[in-house]
Amino acid sequence: MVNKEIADIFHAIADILEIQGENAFRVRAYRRASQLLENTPENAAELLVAGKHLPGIGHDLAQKILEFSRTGSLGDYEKLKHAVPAGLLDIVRIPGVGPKRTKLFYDKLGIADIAALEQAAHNHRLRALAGIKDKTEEHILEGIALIRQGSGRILLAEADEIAAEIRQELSLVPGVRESAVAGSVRRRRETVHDIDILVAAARPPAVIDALPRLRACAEIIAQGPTKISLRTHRGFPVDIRVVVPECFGAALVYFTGSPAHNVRLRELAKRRGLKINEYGVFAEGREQPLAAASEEAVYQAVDLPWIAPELREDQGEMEQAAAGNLPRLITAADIRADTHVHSQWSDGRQSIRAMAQALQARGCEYMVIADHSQSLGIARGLKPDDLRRQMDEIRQLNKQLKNFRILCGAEVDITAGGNLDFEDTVLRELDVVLAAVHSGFRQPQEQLTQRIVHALEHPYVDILVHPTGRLLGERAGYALDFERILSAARRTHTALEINASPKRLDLDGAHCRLAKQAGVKLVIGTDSHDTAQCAHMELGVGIARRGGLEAADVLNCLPCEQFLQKLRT
Ligand code: DGT
Ligand code: CA
Repeated sequence: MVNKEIADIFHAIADILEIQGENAFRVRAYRRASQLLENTPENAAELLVAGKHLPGIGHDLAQKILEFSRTGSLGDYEKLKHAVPAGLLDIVRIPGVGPKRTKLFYDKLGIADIAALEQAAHNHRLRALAGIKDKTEEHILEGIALIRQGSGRILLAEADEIAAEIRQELSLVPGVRESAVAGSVRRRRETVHDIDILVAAARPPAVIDALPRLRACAEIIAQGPTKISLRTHRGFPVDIRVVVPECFGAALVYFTGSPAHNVRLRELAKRRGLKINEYGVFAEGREQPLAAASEEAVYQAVDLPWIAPELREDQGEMEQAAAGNLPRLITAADIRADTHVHSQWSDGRQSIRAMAQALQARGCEYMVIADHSQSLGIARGLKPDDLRRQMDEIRQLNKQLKNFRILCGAEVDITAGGNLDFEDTVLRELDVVLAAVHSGFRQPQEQLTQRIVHALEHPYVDILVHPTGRLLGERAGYALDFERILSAARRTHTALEINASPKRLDLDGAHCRLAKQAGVKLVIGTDSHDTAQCAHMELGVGIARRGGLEAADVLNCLPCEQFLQKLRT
């Protein structure tokens, strides 16, 4: 495993050096070493320590391998990583691009992330460059599409379903004490590569033997005494690991990751003369762990409070934890409303009443009905007269409902020119105006940004919904100058939405972090078109937690009156 980690790092270093236009010999040395490490089964660092010579790995690279094995990171790489925009390392992996073209696109066109490259290929701006033909642009677009779906990522909502089903069945397997979801699913990433489940049992091999009979299991990929990798009927990979209860906490920390967070934990342990792995935290030369059974104990052994899985991405959580400054992350229980609900009046499948009842049953105190506006024919958008009749219905319902309030809203289309799809006289009658882009995604960044900023400046707009327009696995977010969106949102006191629909999850955690820093408030809306979809709120809360948000950052944690008051300021 250590070999693979170093191999990845050497590969990334080669990419960065090549993008920087470094000496080809150096680049090649890193690539060769990376390959070699991939194919070396023994621990390369141990071989070096034992005085063995690894062919193709000179003194310099050998030192780096030793450094990584000693410290869990590589100083040169940490420096290099910041020498180029992070997005270039995504671009370099697109089939048909590679380091030379990544450099070309960046140098000549300032393209620094996949979305910008996609936009440029669409607008045929690449073919003006030397060596880029019309066909190359097409291939790059195909490569981007491939990266998006072909990497076989699973939507978090789908992963949750599979994990819940498997854990339910696991609870019935004799000998199983408990189970937990680990990996990226537990960190609530929007898409995941596979599903990791950790099981505690006194005799792991006995439990492993029962797992091929799980209903979800269509095929066994690999099986060992404590681990099984299987594929579900839909082809999703699942890793199940079984450990003894005494080291469940240490294993849970380890298999929750992220790898970057684990590296930091190991460094911290090392500085205290401790060793940390999936079996526990150990003092030098001791076999009994100082901590292993619970996650809390493991973190405590390195003088940290427990860190929520959503934060474990090495995005500052280690420093915050050490300083006692971890955010008090928002939880699902803090949510008092769903701010984005559709009904049969437009493209929803149920009545307003049914949606209200479903949300009230989930503990909400109010909701915003946000059916589509007139120009969105495809979603049966409402004409102003329809909207007024809908408001009448809502007023009637509000008289009947106890302890629940329906707010009159609309998801108003932002036209290609940045105007709103209802007259001010109509907008004025609504409690909440949500604005959204539904067309013209391919406009250049400047135009799209300006269009949205213009909408934000409209005095009646309260919330910008699904701000980047991405559809996971289908469409990247539009080219936006997000900083300008943030400063306009702040200036105009407009909230930004975390759209909790499984395919959107838009904004994402990183955006939320930026919004909070910029002093912009958020709301979480499910965009439900059906009562069943109201459950997606939890996905949105996960995103908010990844962004380090607290209840105070999210307006629908407020009681209804205060929520409305905030929107009016
Ligand atoms: P993904 O790609 O969506 O499945 O993301 P993760 O984080 O679930 O990654 P996965 O499934 O490969 O491994 C789960 C966790 O286990 C990971 O977050 C940290 C730990 N882990 C497992 N194998 C490795 C490894 O080879 N290197 C590192 N650094 N960590 C590992
Ligand atoms: Ca995983």
